Amino acid sequence: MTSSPSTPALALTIAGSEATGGAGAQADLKTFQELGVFGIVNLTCIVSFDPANDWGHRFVPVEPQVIADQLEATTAAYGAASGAPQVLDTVKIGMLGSPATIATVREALKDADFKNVVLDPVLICKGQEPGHALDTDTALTEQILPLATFVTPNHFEAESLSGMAIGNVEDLKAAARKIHELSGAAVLAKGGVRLEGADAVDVFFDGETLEVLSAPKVGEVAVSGAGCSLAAAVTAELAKGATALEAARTAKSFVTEGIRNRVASGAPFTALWQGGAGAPPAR
Ligand code: PXL
Repeated sequence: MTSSPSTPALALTIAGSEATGGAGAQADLKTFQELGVFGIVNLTCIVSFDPANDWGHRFVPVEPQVIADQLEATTAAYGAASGAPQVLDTVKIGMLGSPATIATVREALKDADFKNVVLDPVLICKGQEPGHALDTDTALTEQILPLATFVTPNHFEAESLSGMAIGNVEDLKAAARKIHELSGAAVLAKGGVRLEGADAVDVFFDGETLEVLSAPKVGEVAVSGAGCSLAAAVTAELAKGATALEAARTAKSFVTEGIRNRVASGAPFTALWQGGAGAPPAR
């Protein structure tokens, strides 16, 4: 029996591996799949938390040429000139981690005609040497942020990008406006558990609509992979044709469910369940 190949929506994540499976490329891919999108990963680095060092990040970059090779392969298979019936027009950028990686990714993306470029601006990485981290943050802001159509800073990243202290929801709204001004992108600024109050509050602003997205907090501690999965869910929804605001709303409820159904571990953190509303089967 023959059947025609299917043509699902496609999404690429340019991201790092996080070995314990909660965050990074693993979170992105699981989220894409759950939301019905064919996921593609181009790997930028390998992060292994160090249990002997306060679970700090051990970080190994992928060689720039190998990153360029992955991008070349992906573009040849699914890019605008590939002849694929469903063209890859949506990319998420997660952890890049070094100025060399940022330069490589910028080079590949600047002439590619992606409709949706979702940037999760992973700024500092615990365990990285501070001078190096600063160079990376500057390069990310200067070279990648201008390419973004949607950006998802967490509390710390929103403070850093806007140059403002964020102590409450009004501050978060002002920061979202500022980051939109700087980038031209739709912004989903995450207060998460960082702001006081019973709810985890995020702010969406796209230059026209400002919307506060709120859900009851589940505990007071951040869950590993929440930020990655939020941005990945935005990416998946945009790939399927949602508007930026619709994508933000769906992503917020996806992450809220994933936090409710979070996965226990022997590490001092839990991991987001990317299986959506259905709780994972216990065993
Ligand atoms: O959550 C940010 C993040 C993104 N990407 C990788 C990570 C982390 C945090 O640990 O390891 C690869």
